[in-house]
Amino acid sequence: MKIVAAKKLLKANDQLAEENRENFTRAGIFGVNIVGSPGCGKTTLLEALFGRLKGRVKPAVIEGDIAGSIDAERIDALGVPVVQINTDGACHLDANMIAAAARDFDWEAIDLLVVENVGNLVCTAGFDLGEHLRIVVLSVPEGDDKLAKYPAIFQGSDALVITKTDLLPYIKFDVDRVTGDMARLAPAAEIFQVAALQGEGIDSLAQWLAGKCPAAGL
Ligand SMILES: Nc1nc2c(ncn2[C@@H]2O[C@H](COP(=O)(O)OP(=O)(O)O)[C@@H](O)[C@H]2O)c(=O)[nH]1
Ligand SMILES: [Mg+2]
Repeated sequence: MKIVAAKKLLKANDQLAEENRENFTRAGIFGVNIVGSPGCGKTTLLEALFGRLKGRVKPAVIEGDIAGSIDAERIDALGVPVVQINTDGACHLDANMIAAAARDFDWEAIDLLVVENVGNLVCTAGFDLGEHLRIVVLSVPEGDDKLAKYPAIFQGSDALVITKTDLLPYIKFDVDRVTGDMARLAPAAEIFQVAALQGEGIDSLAQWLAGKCPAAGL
């Protein structure tokens, strides 16, 4: 019987992730990994962001879901190249899946590769995909205690996007608690507040992202 330690598998993932990052960098592609709970508003955020970034970057998307192609269809409707990965039960994407899915794109035609990870605040934290930036999304209805309960995913992220701020009048959610917790867990991370359906707060997030993405030329 063969027993493989989880630590060893993670090390293999890290090596592959590093290769992905080097390949993307060499090709002038900026990689972003979007993580957050199911339904926190990741796809809606991408729809709003791509609207604002139109003409400034050439995006492509890898969608990670347990099943189906609902999100990929939403991205396809925007005219953005997209590949859907179905994990068949796995609660996160890994670097190997990204390497395989990314082969489907014309690398000459893209400069921003966004991965929408499987909705999960736990499993996604341990898997580097080879991205340059990780953005964690937290929606107002999830509650303001999530950073205290799931610190790892927030700790390793470069930005926190608080979504569905239009619901703040109806839900007990202390924005100061969340920003305070994030400042302790990831002092260098940027914090944005958006209501993506209404398009509020998207401009500053789009501006920040475009500034990070070398090909956007800002
Ligand atoms: N009120 C409100 N609802 C939102 C907002 N963003 C997304 N939603 C809704 O939240 C639900 C889940 O959104 P979706 O983008 O599919 O979440 P995902 O599973 O994280 O990709 C949908 O019903 C969206 O319409 C927002 O800014 N405000
Ligand atoms: Mg989605």
